[in-house]
Amino acid sequence: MGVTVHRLSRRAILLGGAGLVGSAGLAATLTGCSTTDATHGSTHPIGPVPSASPSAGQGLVQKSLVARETTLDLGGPTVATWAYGDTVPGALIRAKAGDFLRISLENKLPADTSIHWHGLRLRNAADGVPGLTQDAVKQGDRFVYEFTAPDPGTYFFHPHVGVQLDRALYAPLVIEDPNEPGGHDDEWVVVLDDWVDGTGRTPDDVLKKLVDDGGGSHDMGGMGGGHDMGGHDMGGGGTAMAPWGDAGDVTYPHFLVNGRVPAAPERFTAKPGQKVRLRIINAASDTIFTVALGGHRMTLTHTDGHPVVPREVGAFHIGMGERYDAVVTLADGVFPLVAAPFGKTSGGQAMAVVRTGAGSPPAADVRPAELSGEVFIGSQLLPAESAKLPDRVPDATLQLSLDGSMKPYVWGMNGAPFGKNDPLTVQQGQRLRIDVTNQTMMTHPLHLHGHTFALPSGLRKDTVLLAPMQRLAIDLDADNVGRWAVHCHNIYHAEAGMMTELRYTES
Ligand SMILES: [Cu+2]
Repeated sequence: MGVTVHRLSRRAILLGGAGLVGSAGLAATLTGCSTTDATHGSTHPIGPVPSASPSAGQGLVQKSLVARETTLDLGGPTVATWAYGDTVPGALIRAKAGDFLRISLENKLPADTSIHWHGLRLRNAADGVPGLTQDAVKQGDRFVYEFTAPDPGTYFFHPHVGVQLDRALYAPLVIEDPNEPGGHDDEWVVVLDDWVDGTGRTPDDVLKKLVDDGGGSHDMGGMGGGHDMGGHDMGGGGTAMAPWGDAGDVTYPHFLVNGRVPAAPERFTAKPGQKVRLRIINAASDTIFTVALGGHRMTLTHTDGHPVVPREVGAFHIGMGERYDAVVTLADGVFPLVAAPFGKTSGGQAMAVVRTGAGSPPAADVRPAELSGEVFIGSQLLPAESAKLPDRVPDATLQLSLDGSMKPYVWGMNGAPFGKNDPLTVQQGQRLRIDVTNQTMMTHPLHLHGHTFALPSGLRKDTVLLAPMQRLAIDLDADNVGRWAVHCHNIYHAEAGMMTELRYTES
């Protein structure tokens, strides 16, 4: 459970280096590291955010999306829902790092909407957060998102309005690294989801019931409870026990891989011995999954787009909004790729089938042995050299508490729900440390827009799971001026107030 392993030592460095703060602030321009990643050959630097308009020679990727009501077949269950076109997930968008994306959204939904490009360090005006970066796209209106995608990686996109993410309004976005040698025979995009829409309830119904009932069993006794953190450090140690506390708030009837239930699963085919890259995205709204490929070990190579020191695992956790890339060399036969919802006892599991040879398909409730072994926690990965945030003493440290309760169903940050809490403020060029404390007995995936942050280990992420009562310092370079959402990626928590703003100010 050791995601805060180096917290204390980093603090000591901060205190010891306090005299450097002033001068460090002057040398603020972010300089990227272009060190070659020995493992993956990536030489793509993490550099400044590019400007708003396409430049000469820049690749251009143009797509049109229509968000609308539709009926989808999930492989048995047929559901009325909202989607981008007629599929769930929506069609993959693929571009190269540095390309300019021009994506038009036509809103044919019976509601306002927007698109947020999850994980991308894009310009603020394209970030898709009504109230912070744009007005909501009204029914019948169109909005064109224009931005450069600076960094390679596995991303996805979804609305940033209400609980629309918990419908079919999501799709994968892959930004390829032109400098990456590849070396795998195939690449599969694996999108995980928890599904309720059109099964007698909509996500809006679910949220209303949570608010009306204030139900559940993981009440922490109110907002900003100020719990004593003594003895609650999650630091160091193994991964044998899952640390996530209570499961999510919502009971789902289905869990999906690429829009399919396990009874009629997504099928991937390859030849024995082939090496495949999996790009795994958790697009669920309220579910942490444990992922395993039966009969195989996987080598994790990237998280949230950033290369890591490769780590071989049998199974791993993935929180809402997180992405993991894994490489696997395939055996001969038929194998279940399972995503088991953490802590949820109904609705079964998500599963796809990998076929490289003869054999009968696995049962929908198959449980690969790997799920019973050690389950790796992704934030324990170590960063590849090319993905490290350069060492620097923070210019400022801000506190961020995650608080809330089930009764009443109100979630917040720094003691109040979004709209009533104060923004976090930063100045351009600063190295900012955010000292995050989860004051609740639930796990929350913390997501920051427009930036990536480094964990104390140096691991770069844009979404990180904070276990109950966990405290974690995250560092970022303030290199992307704007108003940025910071929120829990449990979409019900975010909508109930677990969000704040990171706002750039002029000195
Ligand atoms: Cu949350």
